[in-house]
Amino acid sequence: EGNKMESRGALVVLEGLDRSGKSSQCSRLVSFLEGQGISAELWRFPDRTTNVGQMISAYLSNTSQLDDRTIHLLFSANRWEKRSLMETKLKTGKTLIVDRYSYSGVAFSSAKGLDIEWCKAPEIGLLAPDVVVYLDISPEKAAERGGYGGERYEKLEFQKKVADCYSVLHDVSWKVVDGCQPMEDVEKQLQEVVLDCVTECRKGKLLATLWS
Ligand code: FDM
Ligand code: MG
Repeated sequence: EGNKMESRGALVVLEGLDRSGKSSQCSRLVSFLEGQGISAELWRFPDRTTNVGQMISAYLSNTSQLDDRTIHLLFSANRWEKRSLMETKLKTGKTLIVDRYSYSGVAFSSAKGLDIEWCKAPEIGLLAPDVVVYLDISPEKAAERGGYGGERYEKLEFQKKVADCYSVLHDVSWKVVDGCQPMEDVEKQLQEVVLDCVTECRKGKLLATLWS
C-alpha cells in the first residue's frame, strides 16, 4: 500500500541553445539529487525511442523531409504521448529533470517563422514545469564549443534566431543561469534552484498545466 499522502516530485525543465551544456548538467543534477536521497529521473525531449520519436530523429538527421507545421506537431505529440506517464511519476514522488520541453518546441518552430501563438496551441494542457532553468550562452560561444553534431538545426545563423525566440518566451519565473561559467559553478546554482523547487512541491505546490 502506497502512502496516499506521499508528496509529489518536481517537474524541472532545462532549456537553452544547442551546446549550452543542458545534457551534462541534467545528468549531474540527477546524480546529485539521488545522493541527497531525492528520487529523480532524467527525461529528454524529443524522446527518440517512440515511433513518433523515430520520425523526429529521421527529420533531425536529414534522412526525411517534413513540412514545418507537421514536424512541429510531431514534437508536440511526442510530449503528449508521455504526459500520463509523467503525471504518474510525479504523483508517486519522482522528481523529473527534463532536457528540453515545450519551450524548445515553440522557440525552434517560431525561429522558422511560424506564428508563436500557433506554435503554443498544441502544448496547451501539457503539464507545466515547476521551474524552467535557462542555460544562457550566446550563439557564438555555443558554436565555439567543439562544434555542432551536424543535425538539422545546428547552425549558427539558425541558433541566433532561436535565441531571439527564447527571449520572447522567457518570463519572470524562469531561472537564468550563465552557461559560460565553469561547469562546477553552473552545477552549484542549478542544485540550489532545484532543491528549493523540490521543497516547494513537497509542501504541496499544485501541479499546473500549460500554457501558464
Ligand atoms: N527541438 C526539440 C525542436 O525543434 N522542438 C522540440 O519540441 C524539441 C523538444 O530538436 F535542435 C529541437 C532542438 C534540437 C533538436 O534536440 C534535438 P536534442 O536536445 O539535441 O536531442
Ligand atoms: Mg542536439
